[in-house]
Amino acid sequence: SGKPEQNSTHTTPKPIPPCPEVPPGLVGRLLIEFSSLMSMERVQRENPNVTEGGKYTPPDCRPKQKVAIIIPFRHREHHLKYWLHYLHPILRRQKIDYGIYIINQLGEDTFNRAKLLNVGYTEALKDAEYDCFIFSDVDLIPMDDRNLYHCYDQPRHFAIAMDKFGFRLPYAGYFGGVSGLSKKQFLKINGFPNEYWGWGGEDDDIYNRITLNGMKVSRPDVKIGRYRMIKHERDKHNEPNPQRFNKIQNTKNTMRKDGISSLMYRLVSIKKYPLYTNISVEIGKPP
Ligand code: UDH
Repeated sequence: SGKPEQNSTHTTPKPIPPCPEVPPGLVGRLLIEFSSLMSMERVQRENPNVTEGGKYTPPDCRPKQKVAIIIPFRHREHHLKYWLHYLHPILRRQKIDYGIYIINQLGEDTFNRAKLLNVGYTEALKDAEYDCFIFSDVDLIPMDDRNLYHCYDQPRHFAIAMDKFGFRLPYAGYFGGVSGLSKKQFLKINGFPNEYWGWGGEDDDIYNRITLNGMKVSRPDVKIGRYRMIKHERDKHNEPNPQRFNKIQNTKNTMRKDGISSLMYRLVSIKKYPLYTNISVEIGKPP
């Protein structure tokens, strides 16, 4: 006796509460620019709470969903640095429980965005029990952190007001850039098409899949769903696909056989970096 009791030995730690619907630390409209030099070392230094493979869990509340962020990728290292620089702090303020997956198409055959996104879905689920999948181009940065990166009652389109389209939706059925589906929503549409090689059409096919399966796209307010795109020239080996106009007329006939159910690829490597997981794959080439 004589020694005062240490308080901590007798108080059980407070249970962590569920995260609030509206995260309290958001700042709203953000200044996004791509002129300052960016290095991976700097981005790492500024995001010490992100764990290996680009994972983060809020320390002070329990999120409802676990979110995999999937980025289709080839030869865009410069864009990736900016994406990580801007998105990690935003996602942290949004209290998202997340992991970042870069799906890297190996070789120089024609690019296939939607197939890479199917690979991302599959590989992320092998890594952890995700409920929600957000598919983002590497060159798109949200200009407002109230655009919350989680899943909704209906498939979500996030990138509705890009600078390159004058901050407006380019057409009513646009579903490109950044979108998000719960596991259930994704499986309901048999995932994404694997047969769109080259640029264009795959996002319209996904939109068709959503409406044909009785769902409706959900979108943020146009003042909040603003995005900056990092300016770039057209990539090599991702020329506009001339078949895209015909193909999007046929979604109803193709979606049951072409999708996550028919996905084939060769996994070459999985590398966990401090701010993201890189998954390199061979996905073949157009027939
Ligand atoms: N992507 C790559 N590497 C490629 C092609 C595409 O990583 O070689 C990924 C990347 O995440 C990109 C996304 O796929 O953000 C979409 O491809 P994109 O950026 O080519 O599509 P977008 O519609 O641009 O944004 C089309 C070319 C615009 C040329 C304008 C010239 N002034």
